[in-house]
Amino acid sequence: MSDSSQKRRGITRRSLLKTGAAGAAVLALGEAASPVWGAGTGAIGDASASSAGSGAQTAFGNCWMCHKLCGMKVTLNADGRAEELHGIDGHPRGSAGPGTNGTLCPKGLSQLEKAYSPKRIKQPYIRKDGELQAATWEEAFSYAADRLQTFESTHGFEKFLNWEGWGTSGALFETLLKDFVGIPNHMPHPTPTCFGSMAVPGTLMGLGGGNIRWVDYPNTKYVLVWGRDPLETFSGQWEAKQLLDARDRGATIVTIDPVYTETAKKSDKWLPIKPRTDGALALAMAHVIIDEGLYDEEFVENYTHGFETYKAAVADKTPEWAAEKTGLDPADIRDVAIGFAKAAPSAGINSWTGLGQSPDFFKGAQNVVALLGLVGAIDRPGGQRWWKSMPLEDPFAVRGIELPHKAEGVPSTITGPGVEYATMIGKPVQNNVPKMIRNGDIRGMSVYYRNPLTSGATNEWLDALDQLDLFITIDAFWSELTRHADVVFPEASQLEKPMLGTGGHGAYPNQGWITGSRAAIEPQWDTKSGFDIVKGLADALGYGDSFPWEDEEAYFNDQLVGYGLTLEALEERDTFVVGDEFGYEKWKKAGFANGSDKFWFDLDKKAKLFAGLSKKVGVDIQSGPQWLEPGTLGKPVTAEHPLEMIDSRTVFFSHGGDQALDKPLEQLAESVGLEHKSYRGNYLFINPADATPRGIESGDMVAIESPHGVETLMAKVTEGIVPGTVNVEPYGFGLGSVQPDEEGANNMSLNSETDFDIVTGQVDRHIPIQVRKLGGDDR
Ligand SMILES: Nc1nc2c(c(=O)[nH]1)N[C@H]1C(S)=C(S)[C@@H](COP(=O)(O)OP(=O)(O)OC[C@H]3O[C@@H](n4cnc5c(=O)[nH]c(N)nc54)[C@H](O)[C@@H]3O)O[C@H]1N2
Ligand SMILES: Nc1nc2c(c(=O)[nH]1)N[C@H]1C(S)=C(S)[C@@H](COP(=O)(O)OP(=O)(O)OC[C@H]3O[C@@H](n4cnc5c(=O)[nH]c(N)nc54)[C@H](O)[C@@H]3O)O[C@H]1N2
Ligand code: SF4
Ligand SMILES: [Mo]
Repeated sequence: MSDSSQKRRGITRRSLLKTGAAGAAVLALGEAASPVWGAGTGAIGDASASSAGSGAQTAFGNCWMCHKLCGMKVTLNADGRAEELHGIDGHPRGSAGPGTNGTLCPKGLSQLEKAYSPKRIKQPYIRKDGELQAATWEEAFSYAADRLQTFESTHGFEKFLNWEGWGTSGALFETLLKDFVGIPNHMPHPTPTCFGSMAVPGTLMGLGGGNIRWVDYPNTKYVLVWGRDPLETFSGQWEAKQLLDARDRGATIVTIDPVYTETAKKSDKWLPIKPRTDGALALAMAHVIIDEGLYDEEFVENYTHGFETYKAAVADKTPEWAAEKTGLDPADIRDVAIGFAKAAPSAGINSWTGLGQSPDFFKGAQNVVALLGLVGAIDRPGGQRWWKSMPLEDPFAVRGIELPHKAEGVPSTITGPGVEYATMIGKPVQNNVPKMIRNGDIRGMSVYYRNPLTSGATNEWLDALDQLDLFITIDAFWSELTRHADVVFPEASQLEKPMLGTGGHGAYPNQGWITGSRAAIEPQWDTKSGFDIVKGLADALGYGDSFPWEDEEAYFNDQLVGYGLTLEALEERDTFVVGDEFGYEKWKKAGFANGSDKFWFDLDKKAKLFAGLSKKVGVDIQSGPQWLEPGTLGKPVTAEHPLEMIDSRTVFFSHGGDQALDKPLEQLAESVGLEHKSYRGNYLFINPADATPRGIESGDMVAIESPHGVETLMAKVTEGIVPGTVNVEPYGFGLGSVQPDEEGANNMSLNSETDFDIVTGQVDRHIPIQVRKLGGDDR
């Protein structure tokens, strides 16, 4: 680090220290009449009452453990070490809205351990004589630049692939690689790994891929939590809090999940559905709603396409028919259908990965999304919410810097119509990358804050990594991924760098927001922020003039110029501002998310897609809502592999990102009551009906086995999962993970590279398996 940047950081840190937040409160309240935004509530938490002793100071921050930006106050001791974290009242992500408490979840609190963890990658590494060796930043930047230049002359950049992840400077890294270096291939985030098989039909129908997630909670009367567990995943804590507030106000909450989740426990009703049969439930609900004349005739008549096809498709789909498929009670199906339709349009569906991670959901999701059109609950008070964020400036445009657009005209190897490795609709396929590497079509890769090894086809990935000519990572922990790299740039964590974000979905149901803060502490060890890494690499590649910002704070301040704000000014408003109200029924003016003025029940405008799909799989796949048995597009359960494996998350971990930390591992073990065992991995949740015949008890080690792979983990026997289904909770452990001893199971070793949705590219995470008790292990 140069002297001048040391000094700059010193000044930055000193200048952000405050002796309590009273000043911020006055300023925030004073600004409340601003015409552009409403300021923070100004309510002050207990940040000044800390155990950090005399000389304690308060700085600000935005949590990035699960990338939702909850605002926080950071108590620093006299030496500038972060000692305590507190939420911010009224924050759009960490509170339920104006005048309500701000808090941080357990993952958020583990930022303190992350910042100071000795398990982090502490300095840059480069590969010399076949070995990864510690290097200075200068050496690492110039080594990476040289290797990239050699790569271009040897292979050409059409054989290089960049992976987008959670990196706070991901967009800037992509700009460097795409526009300046000339790399055309980018694996996007989060599709095709997150919930592609829900997002794609949702978009084609007109709801919008992401809008199935968010309900207008403060105004809702009925919420179907369908394949989602917001009380566990929190998604910024506003949502969990607003959902519970809605219930306390008298709204009905119904959770539809094979697992008795945290959300199910707090719901009015739990429908313990057999996995992948949600499409049958949705069709039967539509049957009841149409039969009882409870649908929104005005909306259907004026704003939808394909109702007659839909009506015909559900004519024989009675609750009794669906009960057989789903394992549910027909009376429950009827009740929920009627309750949902009567509450509409103040009724919504909260869904995400549970209905989005298997090819079998492409149709199932269509049937579920259709319900929202049927009852007209789209972007209306209390219904499904269409959010809008507050736009930020492009710092390159602010500084008048022209991008050279070097990748334009270089054909992508991984995506686009007709590309061999892309899906039927031209989307990139994560599971196809090992094959691209084997075939020599991809020879180099960069990955920033992402780990494909825990997301699908683990074994194929491990083979493929050995075959790359150049592999660059920006990461924080050692794993089989980072150990395979030729260049490892260690990134500073969120407390150690400025943060800025804008968004819609949050505690303000009708307003977008911006939140940001300066660095609370210095980068620990010899790490750098993502911004400084991109800038250092740009310098080494000869593009330094186009990256003129002195530091990341200056770059963020350029993004804020349109609002006359800076990060410092945001901190004076407790890190956030909210925007003007954006109103309801935006489809009336702007049309639907499919680019038409109609919501489509029937996707017949994509008839060619369905004809192609039918031909490929040898089954008649229609364009309208339709029931397909599980296993038609994904894999069926069989006599050898009779249990359906799913996986999910816990509040202690964000994906596979923080399994190297000790406290969350401890908290997870305690939460399942198995902390007395020395095992610190993930757990297989299994019903007694499946466990007893196999001789399995809680705390036993078991093998999970698909036709493709075997992994071992500890069993937790519980009635809280439907028989025939087993849940790996949470995923992100084991082989290839960031947990140093790789304890637990990476259940994606059981996914083969061919197990994905050929329409959307989504990795299939509903895998038929067998479970066996392992002998002799008494951990
Ligand atoms: N089996 C299974 N797999 C899934 C899912 C599932 O439900 N089941 N869900 C999918 C979904 S929804 C998503 S969105 C994706 C997300 O998957 P990814 O984008 O891969 O996210 P993570 O697993 O959090 O990424 C972990 C990597 O980030 C690194 N990391 C941790 N902290 C930092 C940091 O501060 N800086 C940098 N640069 N790196 C850091 C870790 O060391 C690790 O290498 O996963 C998908 N994968
Ligand atoms: N703590 C934590 N929070 C996170 C994340 C994290 O890794 N950790 N990741 C973030 C990201 S990127 C995402 S995408 C979201 C995801 O957020 P969620 O979608 O809420 O994720 P899960 O908790 O895995 O919930 C999926 C639910 O679907 C259920 N399910 C599985 N199969 C089926 C099925 O066939 N039918 C039905 N009806 N249900 C099924 C599972 O049992 C599980 O309860 O979470 C975000 N928040
Ligand atoms: S929900 Fe938790 S982990 Fe996610 S940003 Fe907020 S405090 Fe951090
Ligand atoms: Mo995701």
